[in-house]
Amino acid sequence: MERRKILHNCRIATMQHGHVPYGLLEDGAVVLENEHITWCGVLKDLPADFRKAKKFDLEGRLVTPALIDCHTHTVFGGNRALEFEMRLNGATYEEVARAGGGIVSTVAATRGASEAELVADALPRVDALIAEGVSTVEIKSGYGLDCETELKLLRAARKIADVRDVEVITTFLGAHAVPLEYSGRQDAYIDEICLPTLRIAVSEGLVDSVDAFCEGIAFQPDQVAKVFDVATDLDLPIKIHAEQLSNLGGAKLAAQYNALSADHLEYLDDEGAAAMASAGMVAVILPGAFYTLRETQKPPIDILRHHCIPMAIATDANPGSSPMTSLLLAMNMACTLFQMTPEEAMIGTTRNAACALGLGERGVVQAGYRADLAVWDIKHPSEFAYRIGFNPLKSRIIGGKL
Ligand code: DI6
Ligand code: FE
Repeated sequence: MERRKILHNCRIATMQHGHVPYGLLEDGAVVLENEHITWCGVLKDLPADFRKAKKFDLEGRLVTPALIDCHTHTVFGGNRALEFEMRLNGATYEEVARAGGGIVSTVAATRGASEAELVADALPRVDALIAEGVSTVEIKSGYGLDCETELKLLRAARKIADVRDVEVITTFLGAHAVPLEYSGRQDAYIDEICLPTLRIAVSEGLVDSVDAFCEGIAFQPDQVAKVFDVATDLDLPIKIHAEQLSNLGGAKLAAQYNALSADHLEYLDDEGAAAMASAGMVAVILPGAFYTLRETQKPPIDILRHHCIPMAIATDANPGSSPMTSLLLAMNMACTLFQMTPEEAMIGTTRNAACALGLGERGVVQAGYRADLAVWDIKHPSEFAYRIGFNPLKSRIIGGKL
């Protein structure tokens, strides 16, 4: 029985490396076999022994790799709309914090929610991403800040992949903030809660990578290094929230551990970029937080380009600094706010996003890669970053399933 399927009558933004922008193919065809791509190219070059496969006419639409959101905090309890309103009514961060706002308010709501409630609350956010052609979502812990709740968050993230046609990559972010009960005692929190919880989470198969927030309001490099030492002992890939509000040398620290990525990077300097380049790291650009916090310091895109550091773009979906679940809008923001090009934005949510998660076989339309594709009602891939609040998705093809 013929197992192969051919998608034809389409343009394909393959996102393959090369001189052709977007790796764009006119009058292209993709041959799918089970969960993988068997062939991709211009229809007229289709090998003879594929010609018997069942054909699917895409009526001139555009095919891309399915999108990948490589940095989200999508699972959490409650929301921070009231805090947003307080701030816009003139309250300062301090007044918001004194009123119990900020990360600690999300921590309280998350600790009070069941795993099922966390899943139910997260699903509409994940569905918003799926509706825009996303096939793979990275989901961090970090709103529990105690053992029981961090494990609950990671189990909820795993559960999402059971109830939705999406791949979830989980990241342990116990070093996100210090809970109230450890206020002013960062080292004790790292030693007594964060590291033991990481080990338990790994023993339950809940952790695909490890992250830490290296920032004055969170953890210092030496405290982050303790987390990364254990992650390295556990043979887990590393990511870091670095240089978001200041430069503590987080990207350089992560480079010493050959991290997959450093994320935010508004305050990255040339030394940090050089370290990232030598470690082969990806720079994950998060315009949603910059926009929501009304920051002014932009990430140094030109320095990243100079060092040929691959750039990914993600939503950073979280209840406080980036309550955004649109990867297409993140692409538009990365271009309009940070002057990335539309092609960089497209590469940033496909090929480079896959690299930021250490995922091979994803993010490119190419033989041997997973058949995670998106079909769009648009003519040219520059439209993805150009439009604001417009979703041209026609359909997703996940694991070769039409
Ligand atoms: N950087 C951020 O901007 C968020 N976390 C982080 O590491 C803030 C998360 C929140 O405000 O809930
Ligand atoms: Fe984040």
